[in-house]
Amino acid sequence: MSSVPATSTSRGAQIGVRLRDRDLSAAPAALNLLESRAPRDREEAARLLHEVSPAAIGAEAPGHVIGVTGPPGAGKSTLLSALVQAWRDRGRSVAVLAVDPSSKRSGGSLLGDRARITYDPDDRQIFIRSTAAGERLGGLAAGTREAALALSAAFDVVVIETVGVGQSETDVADVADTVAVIVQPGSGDALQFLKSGIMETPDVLVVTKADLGQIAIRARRDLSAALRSLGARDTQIVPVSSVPPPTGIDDLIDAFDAHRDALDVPARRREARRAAALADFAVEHGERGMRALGGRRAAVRLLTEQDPSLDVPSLVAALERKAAA
Ligand SMILES: Nc1nc2c(ncn2[C@@H]2O[C@H](COP(=O)(O)OP(=O)(O)O)[C@@H](O)[C@H]2O)c(=O)[nH]1
Ligand SMILES: [Mg+2]
Repeated sequence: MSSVPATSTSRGAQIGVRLRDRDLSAAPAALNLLESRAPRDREEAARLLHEVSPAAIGAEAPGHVIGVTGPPGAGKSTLLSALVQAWRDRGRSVAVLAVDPSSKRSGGSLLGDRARITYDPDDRQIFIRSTAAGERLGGLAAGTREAALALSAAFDVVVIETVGVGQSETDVADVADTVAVIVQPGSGDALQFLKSGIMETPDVLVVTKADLGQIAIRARRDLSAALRSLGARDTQIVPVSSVPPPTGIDDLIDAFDAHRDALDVPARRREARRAAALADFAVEHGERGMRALGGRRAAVRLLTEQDPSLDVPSLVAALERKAAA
């Protein structure tokens, strides 16, 4: 995969330019292209990504990429229905990429009673798409990561919803500006993972089902104590209820905004692109490719020497040139 100069006839470049011009109607075509693994489509995808790179935009893409992750049944989809509505009430456009583990061979049945994200299908400023999961539970397919980056050129908010608790957040942390872990009252897992350090401290911790009363209050208190003992002072805990009448939704949006305002977005995005390039290179060229680069550390060093505004395919191409040299 290489970064190819765009021509006026290139399908990928045209979609990329539309996203860069904040044409939201380009989203479905962008997703179809980025999720395709056909070699011809990969070339067009590289052209698309080039058009939405910081080099082409002249800045980092304006959208706020938010990872929403948590175990099945925690209330993610129900919460997102309320969040999407609240963001729209604030005049923001929203894209949601829901990573669907049931489309994998295993896992579908463990999810039980699941809500779908409900939204106004006639609202052109909302784009919601279920996408296939990557290799492991909570893992992101390369196409999902690329899609989030591309859509953040056009949409004000881009959410990636993933299922998992524990180490699975790290994938989404590689691409999101802000990571929210969603837990429901009475589930000890998140608390244990947090205490034991298996789970990285999220940027925002959301306790759902606040309408359940005492049990929700206790969950919040336990999580708060765990965060304190970890010295994680920057993580906000936000209790929400997503069933009508929803509560805490505006506080949650404020918490997301506050996190982003305090963030060095260019630095985080740069790291995300490097991590993505390294992952893509490893998938394509395996251990042998990594050895040709002189190991992982050398690969990371090479990436940090590249122009920081380069898109992921261009970074992969730089690694490939080096490996072939
Ligand atoms: N009482 C209550 N139930 C909720 C709330 N949010 C979600 N649920 C219920 O919890 C179950 C799982 O919700 P869902 O959104 O599908 O969870 P997900 O698997 O994390 O996406 C569903 O039966 C929801 O109706 C809430 O705020 N309060
Ligand atoms: Mg769900």
